[in-house]
Amino acid sequence: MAKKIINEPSRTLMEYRLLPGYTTDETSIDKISLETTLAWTPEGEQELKLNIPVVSAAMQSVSGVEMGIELARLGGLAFIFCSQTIENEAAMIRDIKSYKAGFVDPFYVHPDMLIGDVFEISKSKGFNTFPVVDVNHKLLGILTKNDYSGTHHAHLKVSERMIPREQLVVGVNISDIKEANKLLRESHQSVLPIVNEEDQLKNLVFRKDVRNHMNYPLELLDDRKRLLTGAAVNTHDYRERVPALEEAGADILTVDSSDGFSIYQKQALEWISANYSHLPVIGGNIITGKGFRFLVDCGARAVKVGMGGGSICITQEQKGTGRGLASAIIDVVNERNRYFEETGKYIPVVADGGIVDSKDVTIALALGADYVMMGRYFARMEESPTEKIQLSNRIMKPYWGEGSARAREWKSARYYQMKFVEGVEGFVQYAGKLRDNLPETLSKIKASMSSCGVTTIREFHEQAELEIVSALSIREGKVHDIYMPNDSSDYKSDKY
Ligand code: RVP
Repeated sequence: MAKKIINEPSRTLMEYRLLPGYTTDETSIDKISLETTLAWTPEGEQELKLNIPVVSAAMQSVSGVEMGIELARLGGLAFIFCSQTIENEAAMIRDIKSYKAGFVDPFYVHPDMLIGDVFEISKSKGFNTFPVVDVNHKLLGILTKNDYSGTHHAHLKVSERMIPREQLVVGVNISDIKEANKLLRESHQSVLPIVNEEDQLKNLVFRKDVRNHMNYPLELLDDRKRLLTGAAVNTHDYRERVPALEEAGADILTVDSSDGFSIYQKQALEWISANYSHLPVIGGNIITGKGFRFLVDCGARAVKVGMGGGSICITQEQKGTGRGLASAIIDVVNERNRYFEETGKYIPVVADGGIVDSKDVTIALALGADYVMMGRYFARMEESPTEKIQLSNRIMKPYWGEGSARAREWKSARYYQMKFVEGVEGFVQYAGKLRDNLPETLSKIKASMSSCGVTTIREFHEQAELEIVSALSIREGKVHDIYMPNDSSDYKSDKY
């Protein structure tokens, strides 16, 4: 006889619906904040926050540099995958941390060069603004497209046509785009050179890039105005991987494991907490309150919940372990709340695996999750690291699990203890750029919160009222009994 048998079936997110609360002007969509806690941080340290409650999964087919940059610019965060060499993962983190929106690494020219030669460079590179520097990299002037003609001035030197340094508005040691914008606004220039105290050229800031940047009001930045990024670690090589990731600038780690209730996770979490206490780490995955306590006692500063629900995951089929995500969240959140009452430490709960669309995100948040991790959702985007392909009239992108044979190719088979795969490889329909998809998803979440009469995720946790629905009521909630001649209506689902 088993030690424990729960006879209630475990529940998935899709089995719940929200009952609306009282909506007022105070809870209109424009008043709603989706800000949430990314990880608990010990008192005195700055609390790590997300501006939107979504992070991308630490998977080869989901979270690379482009995703890391674009998702952080939109207010979320990507977890770079650890199924690659330590050097590669650290390089990806460095690329994200060194990205400065709007600050261009300039291609420069020297004053004695002929305009004719610069014109040739301009044609081959596709841009026509060139800062001019001396051999010590000091700024001497700038050459913009209005300052030269490729044919008429070809025989002249750059110094004869450039706008000289004395006539330029220049930013000294500026790294904040808003400050650069202030200077540009008051100047008549289309571009602002940035120099250091020695007047050596560092960057250029273009007006058009500043305007573009203003479209990202939720950008997630550290105190040095760099984008925030996360990195995954495994329970094998963390002693070498964590120092490299920390050095590269990772802001938060997550231990990547389908079953985090293990001595291996305990060893990894304790080692990271003891040696890198300033670097928060998410423990996981677990699906019970007991698992939550275990991870927090080992040093986890956030806990990831979910087993077997991922779209590419076959853990439940292969091993028979797992739980519906809603039941797992409820169990873990109850334990998190008890822990908070006892200790005053608020440990965020991350819902992970099988979150398909905005409605699922909303239900996960209502049940008490602080944010969600998604793989499939982000794999469909332009910014995921895979190539688009055409499959039977559809543009698709490949998507594979971290437990699939394909993901494991980077290491020898002996590295993985299991002799069977826990994930599969398939395709998802290409959805376009993240910027053109995520805002709609977020606005649906806000609309649900508005209907429930809440303006923050913490209020949502306290006030949401949910009900389990029958299979028939789910059917009733979908389009039914009408003829829709074509699919190109305004209605767009996040599903495919
Ligand atoms: P989904 O968003 O449903 O695509 O699920 C993504 C999640 O699935 C990941 O964050 C991870 O927890 C889990 N995963 C990743 N690989 C595998 C696997 O190969 N079984 N599972």
